[in-house]
Amino acid sequence: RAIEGGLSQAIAKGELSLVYQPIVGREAFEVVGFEALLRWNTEDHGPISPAVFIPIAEESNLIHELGDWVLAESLKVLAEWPGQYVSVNFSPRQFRRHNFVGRLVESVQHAGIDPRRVQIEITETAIFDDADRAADTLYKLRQMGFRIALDDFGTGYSSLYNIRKFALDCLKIDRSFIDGMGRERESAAIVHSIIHLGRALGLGVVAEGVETETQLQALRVAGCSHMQGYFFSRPVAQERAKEIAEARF
Ligand code: G
Ligand code: G
Ligand code: MN
Ligand code: NA
Repeated sequence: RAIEGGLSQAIAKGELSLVYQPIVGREAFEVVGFEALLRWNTEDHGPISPAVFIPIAEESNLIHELGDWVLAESLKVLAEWPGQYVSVNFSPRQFRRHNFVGRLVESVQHAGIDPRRVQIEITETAIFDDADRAADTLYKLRQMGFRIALDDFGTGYSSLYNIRKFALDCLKIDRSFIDGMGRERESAAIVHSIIHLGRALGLGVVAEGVETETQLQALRVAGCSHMQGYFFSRPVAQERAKEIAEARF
């Protein structure tokens, strides 16, 4: 298909880039990390969203080429930040790749990076269909010092039984719940439940897609530890991320 063909050449043609969105603490809005988000600007059709091309790449080993590029690029920018971590998205196929842990360790060692400054974002889908193997992978990653975030939390096939067995650092509340919080009792109830669950299990909780002051205040009152969203900053280019990291907001 056209997208697949274009993607396989995107790296060589320099069409890929990363943008970075700050993740801030609830008290002083200090920037604790940045999520790296992939962008593809094609010569022929302009920008194409990762929501479109990641699922296509995920159908083949192309996802590994993209993922390797994303990781290498993410590790490079860490040198410019005073101490923040970079949070990198991994799709299910990447997570299940042969020797996933070994490759990650090799990448950080090669880049001279402390694994504690690297957060692995995975979705529930990646870990819930082979829970035992996933638990083992997460345990090893944690042992090596990597941070682990469960992304889009609340939208997948979570089982609390499994959550208990997984070595995690934080839950990221899917932005659909933050969006619905002010309108529907159900969304607000789910947001509160996730925050309580996170606290009870000793995990950080990141609210995604925070766009308004009202949402921010409600999340603060509820005890959410971290936030991310357009209210604080859109995903920005590397140079701007450096300024934000240094100013610490
Ligand atoms: O940045 P944006 O909201 O357009 O991202 C759309 C989707 O693409 C999100 O689900 C996000 O997690 C995913 N995504 C963005 N960058 C990457 C990446 O580098 N790797 C993977 N696997 N997914 C990504
Ligand atoms: O699936 P994942 O959580 O990785 O997706 C992150 C996506 O959410 C990115 O594409 C990013 O551009 C988008 N995003 C980040 N903050 C906001 C926000 O405040 N509002 C909306 N609508 N999208 C956001
Ligand atoms: Mn994410
Ligand atoms: Na998410």
